Amino acid sequence: MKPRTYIYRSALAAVLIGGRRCSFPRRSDRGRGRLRRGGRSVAGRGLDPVAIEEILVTAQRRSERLIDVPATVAVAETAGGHDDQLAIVRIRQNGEDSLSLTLYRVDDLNGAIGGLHPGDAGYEAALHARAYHTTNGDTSIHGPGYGDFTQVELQHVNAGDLVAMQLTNNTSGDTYSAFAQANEVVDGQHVGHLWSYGLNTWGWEDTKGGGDRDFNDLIVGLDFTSASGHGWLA
Ligand SMILES: [Ca+2]
Ligand SMILES: [Ca+2]
Repeated sequence: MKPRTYIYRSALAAVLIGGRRCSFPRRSDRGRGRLRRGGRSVAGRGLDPVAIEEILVTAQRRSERLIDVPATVAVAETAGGHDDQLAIVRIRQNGEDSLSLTLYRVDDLNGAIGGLHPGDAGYEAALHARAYHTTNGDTSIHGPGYGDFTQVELQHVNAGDLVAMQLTNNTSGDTYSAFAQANEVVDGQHVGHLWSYGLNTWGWEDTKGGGDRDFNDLIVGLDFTSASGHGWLA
């Protein structure tokens, strides 16, 4: 079988491979940038072995509580530090429910908006007032459906913006925050629905109570630079 052609964004590619239960590269493989999948070595075209290792370490921590995972918020590191940029959102869905995603600007890494915190009364309304609009004018991005991919662009992203996310499961009618404290409580603990794979790539768990905890029901990659200039990389 011909090796898959990986998406040039190494982080997302590694995550997609990780979602298929790849093992991480052994140290001896690092220099060649190879991954092992299904017992065979796969050429990781364009993959950065160091980045892969970072993602692997993260994946190996999956059994740990989600609250230990940092970076529920993306920092918009735009090309040249320019304001009013387009950010590319790449989404791969691996959950069967109808899903949609809202991306919005927060004031700090805890998700505050004007003094309101995730889970507070009024936060939901504040979140929608801060939602980024896609180039189609939407503030909600529909998941592409099970197994499929979609890509959209967010407008008016400024350098240093702190970007957070909220997932809506349209099938069940539930909404999940990137910030666990706003989510449902099971056994006295708020349920984390978002897993950070590093490098501006996240995976959602789309089911109440935490589901099967594979955190790949909606995989989201944010890219703040590739739409810059002529957009040749987008
Ligand atoms: Ca799941
Ligand atoms: Ca899944």
